[in-house]
Amino acid sequence: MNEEHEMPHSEGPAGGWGSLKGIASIFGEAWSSPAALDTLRRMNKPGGVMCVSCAWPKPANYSAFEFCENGAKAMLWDLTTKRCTPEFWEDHTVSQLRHWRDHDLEMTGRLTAPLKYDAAEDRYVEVSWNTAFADIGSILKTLEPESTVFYASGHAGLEASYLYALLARLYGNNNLPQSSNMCHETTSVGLTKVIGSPVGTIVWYDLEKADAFFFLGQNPGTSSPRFLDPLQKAKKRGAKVVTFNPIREQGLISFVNPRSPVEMMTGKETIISDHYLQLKSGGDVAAILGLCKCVIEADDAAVATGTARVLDVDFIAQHTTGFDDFLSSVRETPWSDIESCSGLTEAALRDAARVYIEAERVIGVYGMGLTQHTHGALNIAMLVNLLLLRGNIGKPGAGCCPVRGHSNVQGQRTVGIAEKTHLIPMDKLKSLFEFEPPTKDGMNIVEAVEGLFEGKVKAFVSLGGNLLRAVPDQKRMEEAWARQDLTVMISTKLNRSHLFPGKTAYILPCLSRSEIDEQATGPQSISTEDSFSMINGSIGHRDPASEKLKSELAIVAGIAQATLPPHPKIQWDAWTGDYSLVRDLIEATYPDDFRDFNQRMFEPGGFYRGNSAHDRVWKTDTGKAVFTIPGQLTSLGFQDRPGRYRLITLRSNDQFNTTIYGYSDRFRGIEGTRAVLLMNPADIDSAGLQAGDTVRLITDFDDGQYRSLGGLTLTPYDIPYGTVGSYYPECNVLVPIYHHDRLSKTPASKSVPVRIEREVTADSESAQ
Ligand SMILES: Nc1nc2c(c(=O)[nH]1)N[C@H]1C(S)=C(S)[C@@H](COP(=O)(O)OP(=O)(O)OC[C@H]3O[C@@H](n4cnc5c(=O)[nH]c(N)nc54)[C@H](O)[C@@H]3O)O[C@H]1N2
Ligand SMILES: Nc1nc2c(c(=O)[nH]1)N[C@H]1C(S)=C(S)[C@@H](COP(=O)(O)OP(=O)(O)OC[C@H]3O[C@@H](n4cnc5c(=O)[nH]c(N)nc54)[C@H](O)[C@@H]3O)O[C@H]1N2
Ligand SMILES: [Mo]
Repeated sequence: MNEEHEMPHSEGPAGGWGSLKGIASIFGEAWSSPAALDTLRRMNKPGGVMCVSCAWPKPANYSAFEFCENGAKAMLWDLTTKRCTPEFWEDHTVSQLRHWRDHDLEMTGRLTAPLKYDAAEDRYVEVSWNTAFADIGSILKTLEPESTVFYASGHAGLEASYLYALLARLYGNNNLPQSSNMCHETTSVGLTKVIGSPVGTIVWYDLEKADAFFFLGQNPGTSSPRFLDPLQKAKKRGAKVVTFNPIREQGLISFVNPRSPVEMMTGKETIISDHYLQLKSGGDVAAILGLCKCVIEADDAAVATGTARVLDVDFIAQHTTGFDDFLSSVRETPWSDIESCSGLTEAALRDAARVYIEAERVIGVYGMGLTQHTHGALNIAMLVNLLLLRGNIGKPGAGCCPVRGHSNVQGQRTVGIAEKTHLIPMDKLKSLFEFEPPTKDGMNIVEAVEGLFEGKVKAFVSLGGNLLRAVPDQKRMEEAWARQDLTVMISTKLNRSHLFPGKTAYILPCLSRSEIDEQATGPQSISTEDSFSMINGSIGHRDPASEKLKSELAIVAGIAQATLPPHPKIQWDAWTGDYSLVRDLIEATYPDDFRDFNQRMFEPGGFYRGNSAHDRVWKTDTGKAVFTIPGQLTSLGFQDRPGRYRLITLRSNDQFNTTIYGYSDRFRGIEGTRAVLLMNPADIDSAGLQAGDTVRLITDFDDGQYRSLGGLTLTPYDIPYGTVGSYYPECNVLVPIYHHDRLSKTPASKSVPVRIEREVTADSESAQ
């Protein structure tokens, strides 16, 4: 390897000065202006504004600054002084803008006025809100309800989300897919199957009590940096951390707390992971099975010597089902299969298992590294198997911790944005609003995209999000999207999904959460639910980016009024004027979860919605927690072939999903570009390639579709053999829509089968 193509290095621990520089590199001096600091100071505190980035909980005992680098970036991103006004379109056509990078589209600033696409001019032009609503309503009225989809990305608060779901059902469908369909749907379906709860079982207190944390496929340094603070505290009191991740992620290696002046001055870092196991992508079922095998062996030894049992036999007997079959399947699986399928050695797994066995209370943390696989739900069931062996669910300091993505992604599901009818209290809706709710299940995101391809879906309303970049099969999606009769995007900034307008297309600009939401009865607050099922109120305090912006709730109500006939029980104007009335409706629909909603929404740390599995009440078919048999490891999930690699689609530290803040993935030492392919140096050699080559990825499926992404610089990286990495959303052109988790249909974005070809550039041709 020559000098220029050494492996990239990270700048050191997560947090620290790097995190402050990270913010400054995007916002310059403006980030520490009095106005920006005022916003940051209010973040995630009672009576303040809840972060628009991830769904990590807000502690009741908050610090002076209860935000992280990425939360600050997301918040300040909304508060930019740049504006994408209607005049912008005088100089740009939609076709031209398709050549812009995602980053540059967002950098045009906040959208300021409702826009309609003018096909003759190939531009968006300003229209009045009334014209927009009336036109949208008149088209929706002519369409079959089944052919319209109401998508939500997890940004909007509980109040707007509740009304959005009501709008879809009054209109006549349950077509309410959500971003979690690409994310933690595996959790919603997989976790429910085994413990009867669609969400994580821990609360803040458990973080303070756990003896060990097992991290599988979740990257707190980038995706939920505020997690590093309680994790550091846990380490300081002696808790252990074991990580399973193909990539050595800086946040799981070491951390300097930016909230600690002493650490900042001395650079003293806390080592996070005691064991870091770089398994191959998709190898988690095998790895966890290895851990279970060690636990069972240790229990056998305890029985033989008459010492204390390692298994929690009372818990297993009282609370679980399927244990005997699971036990036989673990005993029958040879270590050779475990090693080859996980890419880890027996010795490394034994070391990790020792931590599990010695800990009284263990939290299993996971993210997209488990959920986005064809066997994603099985990954989660395996993690639950491991936790159940020692009763690590439903006791203090222990449990299952899926870390959610968008700030209100979990809450939107809670208040009715769901395509599956069995999740919705239809009887309550029926009596509250005196109508017949639709009884047929709606489309999830995969079905909606397939519906678009087949021409069955004719209109799409998007409450936030950037679907054209977020979903698989991006090229096909762009063609299909533009064939629709109507596309309506409720957005804060310009994004690629706006550039493939339907026959009639609107961009409806909304307030961001930190802005004052003034309605008939005064300024309004909204609420969100975090990863620990805590509900928090949020109040905006900044002047809106434009006086023409409307709140998400007001836009939903505007569309609804123009689309649906008047009905005495449906009071869009009153609800828009006073959001507390919507919270009363939420409470009436979900009385157990939202008791005294309006009174409790500003409690420090939020109020707890409750979770049955946390109390060891298992809402499964059998009334027990379920042990799951993994089946034959070698026939599971990804099938290797010569020349085929497992592609992980990655997030950088400088993006929030499809929003690209910049080109510095400093934790991974990749600067100035996102067009890279990370590959093991030995794999590069054996493929006959060289570091620095420009390569093309081609999806390795024989389905008659050619999916490829070129222009990637081959970058030697510490990543397991056979596994390669490149960035999401660019890689979505490579993911076939049918490549998803079998149970939940979550796209398998962490194990895409690809081949690699060298691209012959002018330089390399002349060199030969
Ligand atoms: N800064 C920032 N924060 C975000 C987001 C963002 O884009 N940027 N997105 C938000 C959203 S919507 C979500 S859902 C969350 C996502 O946050 P995470 O759940 O952390 O998701 P990823 O970063 O996509 O992947 C997590 C880790 O999985 C690892 N991994 C890949 N394949 C495997 C595997 O087979 N097994 C194991 N064990 N690990 C694997 C990857 O190396 C990576 O470190 O973050 C939220 N927060
Ligand atoms: N290959 C691959 N694909 C993936 C993933 C992956 O890891 N790999 N991750 C998946 C995951 S976990 C997710 S969650 C999805 C994300 O998919 P989406 O939720 O659809 O995408 P986002 O990038 O979060 O949406 C960004 C847009 O939302 C709008 N927006 C921002 N804030 C607000 C607001 O307050 N209100 C409104 N109305 N709009 C707002 C802005 O216009 C912005 O351009 O992508 C998925 N796709
Ligand atoms: Mo997500």
